[in-house]
Amino acid sequence: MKIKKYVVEDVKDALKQIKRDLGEDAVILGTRKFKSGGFLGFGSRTKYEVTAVAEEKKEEIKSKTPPKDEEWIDSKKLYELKRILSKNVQAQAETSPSPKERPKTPSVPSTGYSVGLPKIEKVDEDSSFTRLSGVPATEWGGGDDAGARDVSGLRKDMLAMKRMIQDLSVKIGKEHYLPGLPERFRRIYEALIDQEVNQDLSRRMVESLRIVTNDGMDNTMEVERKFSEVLSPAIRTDNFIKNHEKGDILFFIGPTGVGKTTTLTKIAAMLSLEMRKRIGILTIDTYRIAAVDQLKTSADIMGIGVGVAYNPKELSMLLERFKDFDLVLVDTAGRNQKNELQMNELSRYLQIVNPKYKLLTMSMNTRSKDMYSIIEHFSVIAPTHLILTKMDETSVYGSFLELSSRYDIPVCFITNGQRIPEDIMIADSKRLASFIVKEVLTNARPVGNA
Ligand SMILES: Nc1nc2c(ncn2[C@@H]2O[C@H](COP(=O)(O)OP(=O)(O)OP(=O)(O)O)[C@@H](O)[C@H]2O)c(=O)[nH]1
Ligand SMILES: [Mg+2]
Repeated sequence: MKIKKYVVEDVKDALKQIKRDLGEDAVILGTRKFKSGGFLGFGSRTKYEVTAVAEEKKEEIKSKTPPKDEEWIDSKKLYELKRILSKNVQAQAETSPSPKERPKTPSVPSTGYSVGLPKIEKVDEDSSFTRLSGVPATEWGGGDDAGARDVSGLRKDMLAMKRMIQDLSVKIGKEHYLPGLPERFRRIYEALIDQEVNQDLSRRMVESLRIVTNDGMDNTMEVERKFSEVLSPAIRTDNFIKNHEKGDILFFIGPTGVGKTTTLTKIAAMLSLEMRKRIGILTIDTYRIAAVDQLKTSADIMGIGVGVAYNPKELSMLLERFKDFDLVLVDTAGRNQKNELQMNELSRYLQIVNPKYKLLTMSMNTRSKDMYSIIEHFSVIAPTHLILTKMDETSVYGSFLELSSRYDIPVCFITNGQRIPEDIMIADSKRLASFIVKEVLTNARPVGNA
């Protein structure tokens, strides 16, 4: 199997190259839109990275010399990729209606690109993923009318695939970057890697820093400022306090023990005590008796009532009662993202309520790979925002950059302690960038220059 990446300004060019290099049977795995070049975001050009895969012809395999180290593709990962693709095909084929039952008009408009390859379509507006049309649903798995459940399952698998492709591309595109790099920038590059920023992203950030500092690093304050300017556009945040609207519903979701209830209470305090908003609090966490008490104790102090719902119907009835409130905050029980039953139950609540804010809460002291796995599992319920908690328990902040580069979900709050209500901050890309910069520049100092 051959995987190739193409960076182009027009997707049509990539399709021509794919057809030429990989043949008619090539499959598009994904497209990513990004800005390239320019200075601090000005004058940059829109480019597309298209990843395609094709089976190797028998004669090519025979004549192939063993791959060089840097070209080596992890065969286990490729096997996994193949498995996911075939799993999708199988699962979707089982649930897809027959061609007769399918509506004639596709719900997603085609982009119209065609060079003998199947057409590319967007899966949904928020995603940069593409899928192929012009292929029978039984071959591709889905078709335009696949149900919401299929789409969310597909989204989860696609995210896993995207991550695998990113990991592979780092391996495939591994360059001999370090030897040519001036010492001080090499130390910054290594400090970024220590912050768990991937090689590719670290390299891009260092290269941008070299450009904006003209390869000079004399004034520390100036370097700090310029480095923050380089990093902050790469961090996605959303200021909830500024952007929310009356009547919005916030659902706090996430793994167990990450700080959902504590963060909900902090936000409720901020909104009701400081901003004088009329807040309603509901909980569907009825598994532990202590959970309701935990919420009620702090809500009582703020003079906010807490409603408890034992099923989706009760929740929608309670929400009806709260409909004139400024905001309603809903606490949920921690979910083990690998437990499908728990995830399905949560989905049922979300289908009925369809809240504007689905706040996936994760602890920053979680290993990066586990964070990616959490996001991928929770993607079946399409979280709209991230809340990152327990920043006080780590000094690794690369997740601010990594999560933004991997997933299109903005961070809206960061929490940094157990105290209610003070240990919370509104996520702001410049501020988050400055945490990484301070840590990186401190760690990148030459020994004896502390
Ligand atoms: N250090 C630190 N601890 C925190 C932070 N946020 C929450 N905690 C603590 O984490 C523990 C779990 O917090 P909860 O709010 O109960 O977590 P949860 O996600 O609601 O837990 P479940 O409902 O059981 O899934 C408590 O001891 C909190 O005080 C934080 O930002 N920093
Ligand atoms: Mg809780």
